[in-house]
Amino acid sequence: MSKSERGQIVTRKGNRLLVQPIDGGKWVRCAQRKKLPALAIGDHVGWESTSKGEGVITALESRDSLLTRPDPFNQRNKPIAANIDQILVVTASEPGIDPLQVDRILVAAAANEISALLVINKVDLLDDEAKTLLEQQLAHYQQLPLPLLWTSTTEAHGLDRLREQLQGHSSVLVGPSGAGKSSIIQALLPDEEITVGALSEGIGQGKHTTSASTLYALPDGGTLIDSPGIREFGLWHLDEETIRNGFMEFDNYRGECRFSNCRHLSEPGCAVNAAVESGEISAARFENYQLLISER
Ligand SMILES: Nc1nc2c(ncn2[C@@H]2O[C@H](COP(=O)(O)OP(=O)(O)OP(=O)(O)O)[C@@H](O)[C@H]2O)c(=O)[nH]1
Ligand SMILES: [Mg+2]
Ligand SMILES: [Zn+2]
Repeated sequence: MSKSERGQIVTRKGNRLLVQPIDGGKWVRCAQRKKLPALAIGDHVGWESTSKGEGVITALESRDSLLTRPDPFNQRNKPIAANIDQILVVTASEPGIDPLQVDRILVAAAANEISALLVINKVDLLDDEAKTLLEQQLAHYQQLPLPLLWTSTTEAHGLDRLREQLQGHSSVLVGPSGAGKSSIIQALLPDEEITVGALSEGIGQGKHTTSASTLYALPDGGTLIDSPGIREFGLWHLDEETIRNGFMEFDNYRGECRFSNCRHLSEPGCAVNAAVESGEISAARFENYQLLISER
């Protein structure tokens, strides 16, 4: 019988998982034992080699975190990535920034106790006027304890700060198709061969270039997972309290509402409502909060 080794799942190919052996060396194509639960990119596993240089995953090590989102087709949770401590929400003026989708991802991050960063890519496409306008639209994110980075992969802008934020962390890039997630990874890892979408095709048409999440090791330590573009990030698997906790600016008003179980919707004496009225809490964020609660 072959000896069990340790490794990390880096990507999926057909019905096989590719495992990076912990001692280094090439990725190994692995099947998985049936008794194991659904495995995710980033999972640490035990595996054994089988014939023809392939392997079988025999054990799943305990996870530090698991980011999931509900699959609209079968009502089950789809794992996005395991053992990550940071989510980079990547958006760009092309194909467009959707604040509601950003807020959905921020709620999912908070629900999993994973920190989040906001990356606005393709700043090279913005003239001064457009950049100022976008800064105004995103001003309320600057008030949150949430790093906001402006990047361009074509002009190598903001990449040093991004590298600093990634170093030593296990991060995943999440965002709509065409925002430039794979391009960012390519810019950080020029030696890898990463497929990015062609400019002429797809953008705005919901075409996905990346079809399988893949984990990459960063030269200065840390890992980065590229994920396929998302169109809808459902949160109906989360309870109301969890959604509320995803709006971190509400924390400043904890205990100040008249009712201790205040839902911050339209209760009398609600401190959050008052803060929205006075402009201390962004009306746009509060609207998204109401929407996320109502769609449950
Ligand atoms: N102008 C400009 N274009 C960029 C930038 N970054 C990426 N692009 C272009 O945007 C398109 C989409 O880039 P991808 O990296 O494939 O986007 P993605 O987010 O990985 O998309 P999916 O894999 O479908 O989720 C490509 O044509 C890139 O060349 C940038 O900083 N500026
Ligand atoms: Mg991609
Ligand atoms: Zn309240």
